Amino acid sequence: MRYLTGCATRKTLSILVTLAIASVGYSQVATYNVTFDSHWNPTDHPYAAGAHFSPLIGGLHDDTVSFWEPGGLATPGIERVAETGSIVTFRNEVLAAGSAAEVIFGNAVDADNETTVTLEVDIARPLMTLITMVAPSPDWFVGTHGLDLHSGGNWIDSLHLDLAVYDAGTDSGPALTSPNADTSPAEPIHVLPTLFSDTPPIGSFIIELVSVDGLTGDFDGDGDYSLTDIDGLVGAIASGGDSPAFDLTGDMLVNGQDLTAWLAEAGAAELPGGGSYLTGDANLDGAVDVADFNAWNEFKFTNDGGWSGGDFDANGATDVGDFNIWNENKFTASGDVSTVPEPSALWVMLLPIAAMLRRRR
Ligand SMILES: [Ca+2]
Ligand SMILES: [Ca+2]
Ligand SMILES: [Ca+2]
Ligand SMILES: [Ca+2]
Repeated sequence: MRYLTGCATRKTLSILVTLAIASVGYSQVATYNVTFDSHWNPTDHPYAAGAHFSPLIGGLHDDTVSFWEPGGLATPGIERVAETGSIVTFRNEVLAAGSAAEVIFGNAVDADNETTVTLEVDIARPLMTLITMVAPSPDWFVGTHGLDLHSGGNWIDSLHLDLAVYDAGTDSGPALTSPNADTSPAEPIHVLPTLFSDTPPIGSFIIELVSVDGLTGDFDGDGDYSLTDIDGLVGAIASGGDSPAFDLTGDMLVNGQDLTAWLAEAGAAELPGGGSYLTGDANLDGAVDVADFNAWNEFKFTNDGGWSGGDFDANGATDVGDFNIWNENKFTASGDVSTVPEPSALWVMLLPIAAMLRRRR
């Protein structure tokens, strides 16, 4: 947006703003249940009377901001949470990030108990930073920093994260109930090397995707319906997990109906006349032809090839069933793409395949 100089007219500004919105293309909001599960108990861990975790505090944010990380110095907000459990300063640090972050809160938790917070996660701010003080302690805390809930282009379906105990580097007390002993200068944030390092985890986050509002087949949010998107969907169907991250039809199932919906939605967005992509179109060019056969042929009798590897029925394998789908639609095109000629050379390639398929039956 460096063209937005003082000489831009109102009209050019308006056009640029429109383009900026169009390039995002959509908005998605994922609902997550995030449970903080404390395992802290006097049998497995160092323990003190009144052991608990302070109220959860953090932010959902984009990658232009970071609120803490191992090896970095604690901000005043992190120091306050880690030493006293007070969330106010850290909340203000998240607020100061403006549109790059939004504040999230959760309840305090008694040792060996749990609390759940429901988060509405905008795809524009998919990173979760969420911490809580190990209390009492000098300056110890657990939590996440910049955990990407839309990792690898898809909403994470579920995650169990055991949490290490971090030392904020701002107090030198060696034990849970040590008196204040300010560390000066402060040390970088680091995993506490003693006490909890050899114990079972003191706590965990259990992260579950509940639903996605505004879900489109552009799962990775890059503005295109591409092989990355459909390969993700085919993998999800094959896995049988019914992840809300891929449920385009909204029926709580992830199956062939979602694949059909994807082909129609993607064709409407990408093909000149808006017709659905055909099954068998491994490379999504609008036609089912030799190139698609070659994709099937390259991955035949393997698993996890995805749509781009010829798994057209999304059963997790590239096999005879997929060949038959290709064969059914071969040399046809989506209505708006011109008819595909049958190359005579293909039949030379197909004869041995046909013989092989007969043998495998
Ligand atoms: Ca995409
Ligand atoms: Ca569905
Ligand atoms: Ca094709
Ligand atoms: Ca298959």
